[in-house]
Amino acid sequence: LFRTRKPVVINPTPSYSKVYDPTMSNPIKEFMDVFPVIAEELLAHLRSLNIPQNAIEWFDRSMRYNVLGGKMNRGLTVAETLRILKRGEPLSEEEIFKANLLGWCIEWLQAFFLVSDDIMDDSKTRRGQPCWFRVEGVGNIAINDAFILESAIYFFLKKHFRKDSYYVDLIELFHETTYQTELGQLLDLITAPEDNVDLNKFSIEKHSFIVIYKTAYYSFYLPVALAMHMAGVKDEAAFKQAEAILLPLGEYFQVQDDYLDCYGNPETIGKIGTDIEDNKCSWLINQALDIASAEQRKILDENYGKRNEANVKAVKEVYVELGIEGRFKAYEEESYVRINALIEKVDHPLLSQDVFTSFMKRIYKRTK
Ligand code: DMA
Ligand code: MG
Ligand code: MG
Ligand code: MG
Repeated sequence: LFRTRKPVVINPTPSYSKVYDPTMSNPIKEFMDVFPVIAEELLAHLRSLNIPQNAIEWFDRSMRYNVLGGKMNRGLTVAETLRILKRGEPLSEEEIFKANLLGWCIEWLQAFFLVSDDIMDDSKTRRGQPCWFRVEGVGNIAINDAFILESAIYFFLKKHFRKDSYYVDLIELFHETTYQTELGQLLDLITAPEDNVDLNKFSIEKHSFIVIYKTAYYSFYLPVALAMHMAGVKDEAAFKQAEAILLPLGEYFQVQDDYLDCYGNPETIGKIGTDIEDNKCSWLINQALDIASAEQRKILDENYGKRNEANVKAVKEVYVELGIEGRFKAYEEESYVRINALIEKVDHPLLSQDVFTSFMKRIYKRTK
């Protein structure tokens, strides 16, 4: 796997150049420009430890494979939110760099979650390439690679925020958000035991807990709360008001993810759905259970959570009979109206409704 030995320098690799387009808009370019700088900081630190070259190369490869190639929505949101919170006052170069660095910290956190999530969900592909643990020669080493991806966050925070008054707030926020995500993953996993399919364990309330914890906190609350810390917001009420919008938004986003798992185009979403095989407490199965007849329920009981194409097909046929896609479309419309009404009530002087409407614009009716 590592036959061709290149020196460890930050040359654009295929995965970097794939996402790096010289014609991209300023905020995206500013964000992308930070990656090679901080990747080199990590590598320089490793070199200073005299860690053998092959470990440095492994680390570099894992970082590029797992951090790059996503939509980068979470990462881009920090600087975008900071700009809105500063009411159009131009950001200094240092502020732009630091906000984007925090954005990359979320992308590293996400990489840590995705590498482990794909092992736990036994997934095949991610961002259009094989899941990291499926790459030849990686396997269980991916578990430790995930831990290393997480540790990089605290390396960056210490290096760049150690002297800032809100350093501890950032550390706490990353730790708490990680914990919340892990609790969500825990419930996601134990509600979906592979050896014991029992659809009675599912409920829409459980689904709601799972998705708010496993997705909404780190994907929606975290980027905004980070920008608020940078903007000097201290009032707890402002954080609470932001959270009250961002958790419902994140819940809606994960329902879309559940929908796309079954109905999305794998080419577009970059991954192959596994929720039915994995016995997941997905939004779709909860809707189906809600309205299934006794016969349809029997088909679901007999076919859900099995790693077999015919079983998956039988479940999907019941979804069609029940019009689950249509129910999702209705949910999507309802969420749009409901969450926009929440946004209209945002009145904290340190917040702005634009923070939330820009999120909504980005995710409403998303196909990837
Ligand atoms: C996503 O859950 C949650 C985390 C923390 C990665 P998921 O398994 O539905 O995500 P995906 O569909 O991307 O595998
Ligand atoms: Mg998964
Ligand atoms: Mg999962
Ligand atoms: Mg999913």
